[in-house]
Amino acid sequence: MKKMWFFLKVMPVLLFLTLLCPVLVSSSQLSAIDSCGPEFAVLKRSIRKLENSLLIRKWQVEHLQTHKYFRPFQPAASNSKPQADSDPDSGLNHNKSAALDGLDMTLTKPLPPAGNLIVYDKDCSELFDRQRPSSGFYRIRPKLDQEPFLVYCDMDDGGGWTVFQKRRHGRVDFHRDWVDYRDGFGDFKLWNDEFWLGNEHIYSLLSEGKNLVKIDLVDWDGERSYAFYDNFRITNEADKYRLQYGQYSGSAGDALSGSRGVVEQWSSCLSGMQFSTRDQDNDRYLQGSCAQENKAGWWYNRCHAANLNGKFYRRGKYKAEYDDGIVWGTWKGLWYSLRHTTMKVRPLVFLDAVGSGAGEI
Ligand SMILES: [Ca+2]
Repeated sequence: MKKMWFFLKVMPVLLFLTLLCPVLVSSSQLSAIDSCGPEFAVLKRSIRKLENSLLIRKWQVEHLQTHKYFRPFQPAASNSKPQADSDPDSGLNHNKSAALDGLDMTLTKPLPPAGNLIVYDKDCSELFDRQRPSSGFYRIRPKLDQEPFLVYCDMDDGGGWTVFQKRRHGRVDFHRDWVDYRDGFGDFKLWNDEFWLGNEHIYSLLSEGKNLVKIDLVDWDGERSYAFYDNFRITNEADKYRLQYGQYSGSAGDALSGSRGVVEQWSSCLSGMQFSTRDQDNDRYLQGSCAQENKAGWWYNRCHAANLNGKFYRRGKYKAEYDDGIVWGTWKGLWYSLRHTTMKVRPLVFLDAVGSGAGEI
């Protein structure tokens, strides 16, 4: 009977302790069982802490690799060791932090030059929603399967604008070949750099969802004007980046469609027109090349009432054989070359995550 009692009451307890303290029990130091509980708990807590920090570090590494965003490497100061080092309950922490420091050293590379922070949002509106950064150059990826590329994000004017054309000072030559216009050209460093983002990039940027393009114009007296076009689209290279756009609104007039007269529209409405450059004539002007005459890559009909990639003239009014200036005919006429132009796009319905939807629209 006593034996039975031993098996029923004592053995389960012994078995339990055996499982908990294999080391202590295997050395037959049953007297140590009493002190095993607290020690085991400390060990377990310590393991959990290590597992957690390993998980966090793994996630960080994954995040860094996914976004190719590396912190600049700064050697850790000897007095700035993690607090865990002073944790007396685990001798493993020193090794752990040494190993993690090693990990940091292999992963951290210097940041690219200021303003070129690399992110992979699909456009500047998504970046604006996520981070509220200031205007500048950022790397975006409109489609998951393409290489990210650098764009200027206009985070003012309501924020979230991806800029695909900019004229400022005339230092960049815009009279170029098809390949340059396809791939993009200009400078992508300073806020006032001039560039054409490239038809391939513009095509991928404009091809998803409904969008709104805003064209900002500034004359040589500093006066501003603008034009909005919704659902601005271009087709692919096989179709020569044919232009399509929807409703116009704004203060500068609908120069893309020519002016109001039927004859003017017949000759200068750019809706449905293919892109032309000096080495690829895709316009409707049978007697010659609009791109060659107007010294730009652009969508031409016979030829235009808008020529934003035209020649940069240092004073507004100009005289030339052809109306080849930076022209927005419905605002300043064909013989006035503008000082600044910007073409930029964002989703038609742009309400940022907070829902402010600020801006002129
Ligand atoms: Ca022609």
